[in-house]
Order: sequence, then C-alpha cells, then structure tokens
Amino acid sequence: MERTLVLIKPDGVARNLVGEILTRIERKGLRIVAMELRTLDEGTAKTHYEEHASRPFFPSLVEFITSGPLIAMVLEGERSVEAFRALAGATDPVAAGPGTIRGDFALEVQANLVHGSDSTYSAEREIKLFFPDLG
Ligand code: DAT
Ligand code: MG
Repeated sequence: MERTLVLIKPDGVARNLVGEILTRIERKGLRIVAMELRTLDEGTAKTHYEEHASRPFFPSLVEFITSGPLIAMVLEGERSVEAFRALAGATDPVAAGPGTIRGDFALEVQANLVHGSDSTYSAEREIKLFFPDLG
C-alpha cells in the first residue's frame, strides 16, 4: 500500500485548522499510520526542502517551517501521494481550486497550510527523515 508524508505546517496549527484538515484526510479514506506534533530544527527543515536550496525563497521557507509546532504524519492508501496532493490543491492557494485545503483556507504561497510528498520516491525519503523508526 502506498505511503506519503504529510505536514500540517505551522500556519495550520496556529490557525486551529488541524481538525478540519484531518477530517478531510479521513473522509477521503486515507489511513493515518503515524502522527506527531513537533517543531522542526533548522537542519531537518533544510534537508526536507533540499530540492529548493538554490531558490530565492529558501531562507524564508526554512524560517517559516521552523517557526512553530507542526503536525507530521504518514498516510497510507491507494495512490496516496496523488490523492493527498489533490486534497491539498495547487501550491499557490489563489490558483488552488475551491474544495481543496489550500483553495478553501489559504491566500499566500508560503503559508499554504500543508505539505504532501510529490512522488513515491520523495515520500520514501521524507518518511525516513521524519519517522526513521517506522517499519
Ligand atoms: P508544494 O508544497 O506544492 O510541493 P513546492 O515543492 O514547489 O510546492 O514548494 C515548497 C514550498 O515552498 C511551497 O509549499 C511554498 C514555498 N514556495 C514555493 N514556491 C514559492 C515562491 N515562489 N515564493 C515563496 N514560497 C514558495
Ligand atoms: Mg513540494
């Protein structure tokens, strides 16, 4: 069964949207197999977003993702990588369709509430980073 790494970013926790987002995940039929509230250290944040290291927004992205507690989780289900990305909507919340998490609740590209792995390859790497003990 396919797994994906999902984050409810610090803006989602600060805005009390955890329940709303978890409801959408559960309603879709994705299964939560690991979940933890934690604040990322800078090293973990940089490793997580290493593909964006050369982008101009990288320092700001790292500062944002380490700015407060987030929820990290592993979801399991049929094509879960694609299924969660569809629930999340486009990276830019203004372009994200209504009915998606970003489309319904966010307005700014950085504070876009959630992260979901973009491929099964990324999912494997990110799950190892966040939940090294998960079998
Ligand atoms: P996604 O989170 O949809 O996979 P991404 O991997 O391209 O998007 O980028 C990672 C995060 O970086 C994204 O959720 C928000 C931030 N980001 C992306 N593009 C940005 C930009 N042009 N300006 C500021 N932040 C950006
Ligand atoms: Mg991405």
